[in-house]
Amino acid sequence: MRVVDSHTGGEPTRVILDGGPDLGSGPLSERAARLAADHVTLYRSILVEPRGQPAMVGALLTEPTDPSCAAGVIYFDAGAVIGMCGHGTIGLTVTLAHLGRIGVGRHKIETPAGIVEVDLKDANTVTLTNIESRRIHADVPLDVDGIGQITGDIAYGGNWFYIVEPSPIAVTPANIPALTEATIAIRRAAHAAGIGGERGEPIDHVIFQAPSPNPEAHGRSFVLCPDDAYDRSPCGTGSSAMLACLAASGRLAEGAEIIQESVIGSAYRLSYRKGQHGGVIPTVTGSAHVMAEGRLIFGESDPFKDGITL
Ligand code: PYC
Repeated sequence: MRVVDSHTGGEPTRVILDGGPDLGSGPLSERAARLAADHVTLYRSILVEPRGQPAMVGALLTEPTDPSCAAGVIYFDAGAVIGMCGHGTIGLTVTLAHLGRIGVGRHKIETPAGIVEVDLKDANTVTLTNIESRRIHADVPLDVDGIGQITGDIAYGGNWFYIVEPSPIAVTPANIPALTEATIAIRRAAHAAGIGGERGEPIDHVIFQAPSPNPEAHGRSFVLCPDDAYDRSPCGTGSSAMLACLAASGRLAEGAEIIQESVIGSAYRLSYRKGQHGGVIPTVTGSAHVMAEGRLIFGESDPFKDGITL
């Protein structure tokens, strides 16, 4: 399995160039469902230790159904196959350029959540135009073990988010263990209460949004991902969901640009235009760096061939 590793604002992406499972040639959402149902051990083993690293997201290249797209891709972390990934799309774009498969300029990428557009500005900088994102409920109360009652917005940005603002815990690196514990408890409570998307989609990510120490930034977020790791980047789909909330509550005008930071201080520039279905079309600008090219080996005699499971 040939792979290229990059990071976007510190968040790693492993692009799988070949050697992945046969998922058929149907819509990407069906191929993603097949990956999720039939290949859990394989996709997990690509990302977890000792072969991978915490927080790593996989980007499995696949033939797009739309020939105008430069690539098709299915994203997953060690906990789940996900609909879209913003940092992953920025990393994938820089990786495709590194491989000489695309050049500076605009390209379309097909994902299970829909077709997104990327504008590669230089070897490292990408503006992603995401799928239409929307807030579906504001101020949804939730009783959480160990925390009590909190309220948050439910929004979609290619994945499903429960967004708590202001964060009940300061969003600082020193608080990462406490932030992780609290957001896991919130996701568990959301699942138990049946809170999620319009068609019952479960909340897969939780965001705590707080002010930033940087006066030029709009805010700083802690984002919990399905694998219980936190996003080292400001999370592209989470930023999209956040933009939908800011637009819906009249807190950010169409076209205005803000800087959103992650808990480790890496940043995206964000703005939106109005979508056709009442939501927003987010743009997310960030940068990624290729770190490694390699070939993964799954030796039959390797006792940790499928990764470490505790
Ligand atoms: O950037 O959208 C994102 C993302 C999702 C999970 C990790 N990063």
